[in-house]
Amino acid sequence: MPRSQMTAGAALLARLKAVGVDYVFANAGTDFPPLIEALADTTGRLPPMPEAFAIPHEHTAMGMAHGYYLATGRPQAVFAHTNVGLSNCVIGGINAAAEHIPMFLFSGRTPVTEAGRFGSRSIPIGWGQEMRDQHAMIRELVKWDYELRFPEQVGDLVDRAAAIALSTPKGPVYMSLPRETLAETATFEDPSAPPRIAPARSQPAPDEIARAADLLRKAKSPVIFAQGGPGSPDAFAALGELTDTWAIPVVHYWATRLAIPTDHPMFAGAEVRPWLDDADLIMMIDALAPWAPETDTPRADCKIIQLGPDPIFSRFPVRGYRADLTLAGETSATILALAAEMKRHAPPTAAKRRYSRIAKATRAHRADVLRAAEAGAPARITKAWVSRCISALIADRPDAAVLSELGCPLAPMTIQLPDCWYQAPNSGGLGWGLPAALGMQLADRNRLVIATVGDGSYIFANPLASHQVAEALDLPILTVILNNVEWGAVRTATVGMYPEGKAVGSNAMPLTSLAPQPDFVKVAEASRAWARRVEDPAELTEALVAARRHIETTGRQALIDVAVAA
Ligand SMILES: Cc1ncc(C[n+]2csc(CCOP(=O)(O)OP(=O)(O)O)c2C)c(N)n1
Ligand SMILES: [Mg+2]
Repeated sequence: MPRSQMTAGAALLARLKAVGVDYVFANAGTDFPPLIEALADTTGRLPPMPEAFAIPHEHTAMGMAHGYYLATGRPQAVFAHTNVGLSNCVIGGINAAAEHIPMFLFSGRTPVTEAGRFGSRSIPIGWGQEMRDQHAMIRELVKWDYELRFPEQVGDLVDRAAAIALSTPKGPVYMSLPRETLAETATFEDPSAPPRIAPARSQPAPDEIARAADLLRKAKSPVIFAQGGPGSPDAFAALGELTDTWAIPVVHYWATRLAIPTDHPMFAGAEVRPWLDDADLIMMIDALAPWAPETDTPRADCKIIQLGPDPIFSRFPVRGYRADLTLAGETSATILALAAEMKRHAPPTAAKRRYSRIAKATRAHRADVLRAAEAGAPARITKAWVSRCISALIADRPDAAVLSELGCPLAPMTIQLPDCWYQAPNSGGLGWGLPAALGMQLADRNRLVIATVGDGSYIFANPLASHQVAEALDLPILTVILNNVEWGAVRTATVGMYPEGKAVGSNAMPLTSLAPQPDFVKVAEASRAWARRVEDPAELTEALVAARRHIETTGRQALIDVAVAA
């Protein structure tokens, strides 16, 4: 579309479409009329715009943008209402920043003027929502923030925001939108033209890759600690092959993604020990905190490589993990380059000997994990047992995605493919699971998307809003609540710090119980979901199969509330 006149609001939406935004997740307010006007314009006069959805809670909107990006690699937009809406976006921002999830976050800024301009303050909230520095709420979490000053800046600013969000390391960006500016009409050069600024994607220099490969090849006892995952299906395959060829175990301690298949001979489970103890070379893959320095220490002569989009996690004031070599760049590109470099050499016989020893240990460890999981049934349901049952449920659905937020643990699952398993970010902003599942489902309504969440995490996810969105947008997610009627993690932390303390000895540990609990089946049914409660282990598989059948035949959401052992 050539030069044309429109409001800044219309131009903003059009420009977002042009830089690849499919959806706007919006929680509207009095700052939105210029945007609503633009969306309602069906004259064909305006350029194409993203599809906009009313999302009843901002936390849901942020999680949806997060989940959609995980599924597609395409950053989306969240629009919130002034400072109050923005405040509800902060947890989502913490999670997005931790995971390098690019997204465009916008919120109105209360009208600057008290009178005299179109869009000036009209009701008392115009004064009540003023802040000296609204951006301060989110600034630490975003890579770039700015307030829209003049309507004609829209195109340049969106292009700049997009380039920054998508540059290594990726992350969210924020712009505030004063209502008068948003309502102002200006002339815009072709808002649908392609973006004008290419993102800066970095990867390590060849000599750094060569040095890392040299260290890996010479190591007698190398170990990989992977948290953020290898970054792409190609890198997943390459890492599986590299670790197989060179006999390198991969530890998934607090991993948020799968780095190699769970039944790979080098899949070393989720425990740091015994792998850390005799490692002479550790390679961390996008790992914020691969072990707890308080209890675990690598050998003094152990060489350590850290790789990832921001391998030393420069945003955090305190983080002292040693790095003898740091490879900064897109994780996928780094792993692919490293795998190619390693392929130029044949592994020594020592690696072959090491292989059988490690494979034997991982096999034994996995057998223990599975035995412990199976031991959960039939007496009582454990989280590990739910992992087993969900693994079985999706065995013939390679497209399935399982998201876990204090839900199913990874180790007992059998997952062979990349992009099937997602753990809540290590920023721990709870309430991520359901919204992220909704966003992932929006990317493909035929995919089987399962959110497995603790009962506390379910409540944090704002279930009324989440189920409303699932129904409104035809997103047939399966929610599985692992319900122990408490904040178990808080109990575990208390027992960990005070094993002989008063709280452990008390009948009811303070500040951990979630009793009396609402009937979660009814909460889901309030949005006309298929929902069932399961207490008997013998009924879990049948319930999962029935839920899946319901989803596949009706295209509507389902929920199972599973009573799990505390
Ligand atoms: C927004 C937010 N509030 C509080 C916490 C602190 N917190 C961490 S784990 C947890 C309990 C989670 O309970 P649940 O989801 O039921 O899982 P469980 O520990 O019982 O397995 C809480 C409250 C947090 N991480 N995020
Ligand atoms: Mg719980």
